[in-house]
Amino acid sequence: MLAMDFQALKDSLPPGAMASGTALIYDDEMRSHKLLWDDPVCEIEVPERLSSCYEHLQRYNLIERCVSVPVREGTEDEIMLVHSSDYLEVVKNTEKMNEEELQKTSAEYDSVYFHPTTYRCAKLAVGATLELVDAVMSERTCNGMALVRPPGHHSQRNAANGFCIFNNVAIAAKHAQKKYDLQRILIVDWDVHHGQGIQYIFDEDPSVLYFSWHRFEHQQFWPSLRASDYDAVGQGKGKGFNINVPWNKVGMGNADYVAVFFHVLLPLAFEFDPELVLVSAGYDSGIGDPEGQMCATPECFAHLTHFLMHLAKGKLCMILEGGYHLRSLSESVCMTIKTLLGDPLPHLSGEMAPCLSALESIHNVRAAHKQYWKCLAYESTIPLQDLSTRSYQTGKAESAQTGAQLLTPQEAGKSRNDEVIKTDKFLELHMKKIMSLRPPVRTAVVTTESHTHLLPPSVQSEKKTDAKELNTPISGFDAELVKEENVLKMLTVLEKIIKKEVTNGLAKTSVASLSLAFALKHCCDLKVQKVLCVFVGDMDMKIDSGDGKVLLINISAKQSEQSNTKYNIFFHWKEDDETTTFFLAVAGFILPVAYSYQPDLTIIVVGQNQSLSKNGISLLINLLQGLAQSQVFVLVQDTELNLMQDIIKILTGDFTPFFGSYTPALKENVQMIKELRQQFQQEWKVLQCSAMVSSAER
Ligand code: X5A
Ligand code: ZN
Repeated sequence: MLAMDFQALKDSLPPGAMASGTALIYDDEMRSHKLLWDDPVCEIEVPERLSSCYEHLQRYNLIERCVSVPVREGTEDEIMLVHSSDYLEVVKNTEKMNEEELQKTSAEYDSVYFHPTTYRCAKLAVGATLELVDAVMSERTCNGMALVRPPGHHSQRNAANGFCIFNNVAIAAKHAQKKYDLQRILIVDWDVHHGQGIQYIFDEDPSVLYFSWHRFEHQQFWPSLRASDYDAVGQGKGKGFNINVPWNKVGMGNADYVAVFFHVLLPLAFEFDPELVLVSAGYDSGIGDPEGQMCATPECFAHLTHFLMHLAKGKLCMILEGGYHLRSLSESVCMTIKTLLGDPLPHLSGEMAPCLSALESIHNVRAAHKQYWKCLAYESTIPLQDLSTRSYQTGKAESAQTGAQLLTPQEAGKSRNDEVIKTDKFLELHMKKIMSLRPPVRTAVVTTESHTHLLPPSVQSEKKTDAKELNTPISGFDAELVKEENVLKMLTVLEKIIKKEVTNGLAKTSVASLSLAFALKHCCDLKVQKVLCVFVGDMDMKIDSGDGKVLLINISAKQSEQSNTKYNIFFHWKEDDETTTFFLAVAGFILPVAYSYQPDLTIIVVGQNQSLSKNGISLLINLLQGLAQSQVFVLVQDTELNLMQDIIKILTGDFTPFFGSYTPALKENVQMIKELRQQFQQEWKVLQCSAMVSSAER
């Protein structure tokens, strides 16, 4: 299959149609910018960064699934949305310079090199970024990624910095504000360095919320700025719209990253309610990177991407920044694009417990932002005086550095090379482990005959089923009930999900609790190890989950008589029409518990008297698709049929819920989330968002 022709797509889309598809912007020409002399600082920013990404995308057959958008040069006017004309002149002049002059100009900036093609490439990087934003804003595609060089987030109004010439993402934000009259743009900078360039440009601007996490080590790590710490929250009108999460230790991994998303970025982002999300997508925060020294594995970026896809009606633009371990970079880019395309997410590996230093950072950011965000209003006020870190010096990074200092340059080069190869080998194995085949069918549904014509064409509708076709005989239940046609069909769909013939499924039921009992029994027979079950509404049956094979979360408006246990959590949610409030519960409690548990299958039951809004249910199902390799089975009580069409659209990936402006949560709901978090954070460790409690217990 050929890459879809962009112009044809542009012409064929009827006005008002829902945007779909993922844009990919890449051009070989951006490989021509390269270092011409010896410079140990800059030598890692190589042309192969781009070609390696592209080759991996080819290997996973991802190129032809994307909409290919051609690059163009950014214009001088576009560049001057952010940069001064003086600085533009400086960069322009490098085009005709000889090597000596180039070297001299480069030396005027921190960690930068110029090449005769640098100006051309930097203009292409800007243009590529703007084309991506235009494709998404005009709804020709839903989301997309621009693979560009040179990167942008360090560059400033009057200066190149840290391999960056023009600030691609900042220019894109200004462009989108101007061209589409946007009031709120979120920039997520997951590069391992602080994008101080972006921070400076929008420091006083409340219409751009800038989030960055970065290796900091108490200001020891480059660019070593005081302004990179958690207390730099923005200035003037922009106070509260700059979020810095400093990493004071190296070795941060998957659990630390998702914990920051759950407890810092996502709640603030939902309250902000952006119209567009731009990601400064640097992959030097991934495993094996020589700059970052962090441990996040490629699939972590799939999960981070997935979380962001539920903001701004899915309008999500990824723009490449750093990333210097070629394989780690490329695998992570592939994970990002697969997720943008809607593929099932791989299981997030590793122990799901954030480290003490990460918790301290999370606590401090929340404390620093408490006064600016309603969702943090009930937080503790005091920043932790660096409980874990300042008292004893930073760990792994320094010892690694000291170790390297004892080596000759040749030896140091060799040991660095050994590290690269080690990560290469690790990733080869790791990717084999986490990548599984995409099931041929995404969604299977069980309904009554009269409903089948309402189903979207992509959905597989479960026809007749013979009890004999089921893998295991049904025992221990009322034989008459099991013979009921719909129960059999339901179990067939469930079995297809477990066998990975379909990714997800839905069945309507007349007795939700009983159907769930059948389903769980069948999971047990089929040796599914861990089932996460989220039951929304009143349960009229007890589920035994004592052995940890099932984790049940029951969200209900009724008060419960039984007390909570680790595997049986009653979540009393008072009717509260606002989805943004329920979002606090999802990001702050349900997802952290679910990610801590790491289920193999998720069952969501929409039962009688469920107290969530349509958007609330949508959000829940959407975000739970990040777990259990996206294997989700939904049971819907037949009295709640009005929801079914929407749930099916969520399962097929054709719908992202839309949230209006934020209304503050009922205090009792926030209080309840806090109490439950206190109660369970020792068992489900991703719930932790402060180092205060745990440090005493450690
Ligand atoms: C884009 C990026 C890093 C510069 C490091 C300089 N820049 N020591 O990752
Ligand atoms: Zn970086």
